[in-house]
Amino acid sequence: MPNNQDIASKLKEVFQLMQLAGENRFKAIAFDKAAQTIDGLNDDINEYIDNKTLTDIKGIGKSIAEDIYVYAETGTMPVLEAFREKIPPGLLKWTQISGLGPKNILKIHETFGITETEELKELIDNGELAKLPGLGGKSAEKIQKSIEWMEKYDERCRLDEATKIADDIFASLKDLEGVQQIEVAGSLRRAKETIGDIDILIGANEKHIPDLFDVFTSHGRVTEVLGKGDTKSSVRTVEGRQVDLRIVKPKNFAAALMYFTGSKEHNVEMRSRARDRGMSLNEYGLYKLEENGETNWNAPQNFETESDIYKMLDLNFVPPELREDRGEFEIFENQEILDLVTDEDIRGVIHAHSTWSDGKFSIREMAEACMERGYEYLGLTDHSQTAAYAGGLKPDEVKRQWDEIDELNDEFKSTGKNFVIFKGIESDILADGSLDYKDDILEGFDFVIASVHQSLEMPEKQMMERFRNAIKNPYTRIIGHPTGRLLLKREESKIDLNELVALAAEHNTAIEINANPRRLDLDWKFGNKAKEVGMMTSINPDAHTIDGIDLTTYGVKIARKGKYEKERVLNTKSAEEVVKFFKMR
Ligand code: DGT
Ligand code: CA
Ligand code: CA
Ligand code: ZN
Repeated sequence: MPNNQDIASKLKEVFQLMQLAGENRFKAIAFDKAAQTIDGLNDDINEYIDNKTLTDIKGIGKSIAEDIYVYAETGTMPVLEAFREKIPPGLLKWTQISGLGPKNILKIHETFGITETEELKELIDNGELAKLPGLGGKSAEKIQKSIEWMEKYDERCRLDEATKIADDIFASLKDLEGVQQIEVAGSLRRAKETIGDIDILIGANEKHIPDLFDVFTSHGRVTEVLGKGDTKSSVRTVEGRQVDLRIVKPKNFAAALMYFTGSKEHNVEMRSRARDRGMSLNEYGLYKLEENGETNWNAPQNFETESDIYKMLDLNFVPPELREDRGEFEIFENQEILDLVTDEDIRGVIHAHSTWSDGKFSIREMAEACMERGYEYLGLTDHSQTAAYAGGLKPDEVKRQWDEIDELNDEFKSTGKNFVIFKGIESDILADGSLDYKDDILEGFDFVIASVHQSLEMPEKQMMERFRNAIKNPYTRIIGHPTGRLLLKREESKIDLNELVALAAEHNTAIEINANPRRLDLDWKFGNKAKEVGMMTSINPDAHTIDGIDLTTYGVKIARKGKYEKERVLNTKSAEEVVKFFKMR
């Protein structure tokens, strides 16, 4: 039975192939629309398929519904197969190159008969591509740059992208016959901000292995099977990601999970701790060492869980996010307890935009969405006046927005809702480090998030001076996305982040962890410094839509990885305590 994502990805591929084939634009777009609709559908599409009611879904017409029925019944979608015959698979990849639209892709293919990226690169290098109208000079340069980026970052993807794929495949495996234990391992379990490949581990008896691998390799997202062995199989998904599935004996599961969770650096230290205690730790288990230092495979130590292994090496359980050999051993061998922040600890949303600037929903809609999710407050922060491109607020607009917020807060109070909206602003930090309004406006806000949005490429010294000024400004309560990085897309500004963290702590200012998975900025690696100086953070979704609120969970993962305890996360606190922090200027 196909699932929603499977069908969505097939329709998306039809869309891309149709574009390449020069098919009617509106016909192609209908497939794209249907794909997006189904990908975002909250119900199982099979209910609609069984009842033959697909056309009840807005955005799915009769003919696409028919394609889906056929696919559900036969496992192939004729329209897709027809276009796959017409268009070589290499060209599909080129659709990711910016500066190269479907028309030009087709023209290049028809003129030069090439289908591979390597061939395209040669064509640019030897100046042949430039002979085609519209593909010379600047265009060729842009295409070349884009290919470079694609190749550089092709190997990794964002945490949210990997999570989506892994959740989907995990769900298709977890209830299968024979699966005794199953976990996602690798960098995804450690919540790294970018992921190379996705690792999944199953504990099952040998007789079930072939069937489990069959289900895995025929998953709807899989486009290519890279390998299928006795204990490991690897596939590539439609998104271009590699997924490794390993199946081990149930009794080896805990040791294998620890091993394949990594990191390599963490594992190295664990093995050395085992040796110091006369044992050998490997992906199968923990064994006694012989006199000569060899592993005695006949002397396995008994344990059930990862926790047991840590205990046998005189450590408290190390949460997977912390396994990077960046100070976790010192903490957990002293049996220190870290009350790391969890999703459940988050009590409110700070840093969100509304239609007043570049958000997609009204203040009321954002507030109600927060309430539905059980949050107690919303720190609304539209853009400030200099950010004209993002609809930044002029002083008179600020005042009108305050009136609207006052009215909403009065209404919430009189209807007995335990909810409050804080009047905030995401103020640009101007080039000299000053904020974007005069003091008479600034003092009217409950709080200010200060962020850099322009001139991101200053020399480090100048940039630090700019941040120093911003942090010293008494109205600044939170620094937003400090480095301005866009993961796998844009480098970070040059800043001495250790100094910034210390400075923020000194001035009682928080630095946010921007939870948008494109940013995840402040980086978790500065968590050690933040812990040392007692810096406060706030896990901020930077929501521009209602769905954007739910990105908070990625920020929580990164905060855990940065060793932030609940008490150093502003939005785990009650509204009253948050106000107290805002007033601590
Ligand atoms: P990635 O995929 O680049 O995002 O990062 P990981 O950490 O998921 O790396 P991956 O997929 O190559 O391997 C998964 C885990 O398996 C890794 O974190 C530690 C363990 N592992 C793999 N190869 C080695 C190795 O050669 N030595 C050790 N000690 N551990 C390894
Ligand atoms: Ca991996
Ligand atoms: Ca791997
Ligand atoms: Zn911003």
